[in-house]
Amino acid sequence: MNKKLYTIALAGNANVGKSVIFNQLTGGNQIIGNWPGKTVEKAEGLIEQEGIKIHVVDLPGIYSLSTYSEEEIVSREFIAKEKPDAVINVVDASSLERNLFFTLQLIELESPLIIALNQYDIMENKGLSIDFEMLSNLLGIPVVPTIAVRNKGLKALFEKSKEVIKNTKKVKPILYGKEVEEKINILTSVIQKEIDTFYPPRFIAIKLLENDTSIRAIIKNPDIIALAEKLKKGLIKIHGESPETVIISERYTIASRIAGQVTKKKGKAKINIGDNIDKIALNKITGYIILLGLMLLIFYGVFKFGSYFSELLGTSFELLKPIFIQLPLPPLVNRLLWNGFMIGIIAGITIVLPYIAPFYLILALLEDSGYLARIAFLTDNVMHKLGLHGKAFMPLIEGFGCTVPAVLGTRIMERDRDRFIAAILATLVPCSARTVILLGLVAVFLGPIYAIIIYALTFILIYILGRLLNRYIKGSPTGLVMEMPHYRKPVPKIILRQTWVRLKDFVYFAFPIIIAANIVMEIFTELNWVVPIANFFKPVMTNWLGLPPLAGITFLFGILRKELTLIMLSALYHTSNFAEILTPRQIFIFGFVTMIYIPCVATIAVFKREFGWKRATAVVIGEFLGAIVLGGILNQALRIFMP
Ligand SMILES: Nc1nc2c(ncn2[C@@H]2O[C@H](COP(=O)(O)OP(=O)(O)OP(=O)(O)O)[C@@H](O)[C@H]2O)c(=O)[nH]1
Ligand SMILES: [Mg+2]
Repeated sequence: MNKKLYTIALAGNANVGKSVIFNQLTGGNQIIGNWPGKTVEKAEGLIEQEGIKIHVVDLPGIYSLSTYSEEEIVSREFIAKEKPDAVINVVDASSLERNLFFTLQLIELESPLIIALNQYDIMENKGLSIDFEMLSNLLGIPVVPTIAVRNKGLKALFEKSKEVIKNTKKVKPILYGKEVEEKINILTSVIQKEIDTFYPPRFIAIKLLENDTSIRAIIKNPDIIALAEKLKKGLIKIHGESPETVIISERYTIASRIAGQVTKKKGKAKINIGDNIDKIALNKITGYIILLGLMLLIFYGVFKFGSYFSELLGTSFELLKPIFIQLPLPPLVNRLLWNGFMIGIIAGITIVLPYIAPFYLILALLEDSGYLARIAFLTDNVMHKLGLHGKAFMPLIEGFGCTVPAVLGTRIMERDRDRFIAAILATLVPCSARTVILLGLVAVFLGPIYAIIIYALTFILIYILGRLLNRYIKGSPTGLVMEMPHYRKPVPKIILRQTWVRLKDFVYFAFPIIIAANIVMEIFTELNWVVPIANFFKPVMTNWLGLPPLAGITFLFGILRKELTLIMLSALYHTSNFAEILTPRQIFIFGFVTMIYIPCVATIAVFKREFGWKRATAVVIGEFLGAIVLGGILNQALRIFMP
């Protein structure tokens, strides 16, 4: 090894364990879960060892190297353009045939390859065994069996990768049938002479025969296109089918032949409990009962846990106050220190943490077990009514954690229209910050049932909006259904890590914002600015929404992070007993409006990046006006029940 910096890319089908391997190798924080399509953007990490640096890149999971979706383009271009020194093809050993279909295409990109035969445990549970040495010989690629979640085989995989980097032996092509090979060879030899791109000539030849439009677009020489057309006609004549179909089916045949050769039945498969669970979990009646029951259980569980610890922590921190007040500091500094800095920290710890920590833990459990994907299946019907297919559901569910990855996650959808609709709806899904407000304010001071009502109202709103968007944004939904992953026994280490990744984001990112916001607010108070600012909001806040004018200020801070609406409320009134400062109707309206009034800055930023500033602005203004109008109407209507 003579360079100082090397690149290894992880590529393979979705949900095979690429991100687990990435995290294990680099200590990275990629989102892991049991459904296809979590990683939508490549992630990078660095390993430093004995004076060399290895740059590891986690690519989105894909099934082909054609350009059907954004992830496929991301992955294909990365491998072709950046020419990583080695590509680790992560393969799900428990469904070898399907995974090899992709391996065969990777080989065509001619990068130095290693196969990580991952999920080896699951394959063995199925009563299978794979002769991995034979597989290695058949493909001409090193194969290392791994169980990523238990960190097994990863060291060997890494060592093997370094070897592959060292001896840059070219992977030999896997040959198609005679007629197809003939055509590929004719095209390749012309392309070799005429064209200089980052794609290998043989790859271009195959893709031209496969009618890949984006490859066609980079071929400037019309003679080559004409030649490709002629060769395609020749293939159609022989096979009576489009060359695309012929090539795909030959690839399948090769994949299936190799998989058949190396796979042996070893023992009896362990009874697949998953299938039995699914008989109930996906059943038309019991499925929904379980779903609803589970949701209520989670809701009450998080609420009970959160409110108990919130109070416990709150009273413990109160004990600190006398110590701080007595500090021998100038009164102003003292006030800034306690009311600004300390109250900020305390608010983060007592108001937010007790709710989001268990919430994230449960989310990780649902994600990793595979139940989340079942929810997608159960709600597929509703999704179709919204003009979205099952794939849209996973990003929406991600939205319960945080809207930012939810908006990014919509990339798994092929069409811009579907993506846009899904992303708008994702901004309305109650994220963890909003859940904190519902639990910490509405459920605690009005009662859990009211929080559930606000959840329900939000879902109805999402439904109605989805139907409207579906009707008015042109195009009809494609009928793609997400594939159902197997249940997995959650691995505690992975679950805890996943929970920590999300929580860390809160601790490192949100805490400073919360503290800064509290200090700013304390400065406002010192300068006597609070009342004038609040008065500015009065017409809308008080006359229309029925809230105290000060709520306007908290909404302003809430744009930074939604939990700040609640935290600022407690900072402004110097209490976290919200029943003292808000009437029941005000609590309800406050809860409802914060649900929808605006996406937070981080969301707005990714929305702009993904869809452009025009659409982002439209969404922000739309949601803002929608919240004010609906909140006001609700306020007037509620007068009847809650004077
Ligand atoms: N039992 C078992 N589970 C595994 C293994 N490797 C990964 N998993 C699980 O497989 C699921 C998918 O893992 P990820 O690393 O998120 O998969 P990915 O390939 O990055 O998926 P995408 O980002 O969606 O393309 C998770 O639930 C992991 O816990 C393994 O070797 N054995
Ligand atoms: Mg991933």
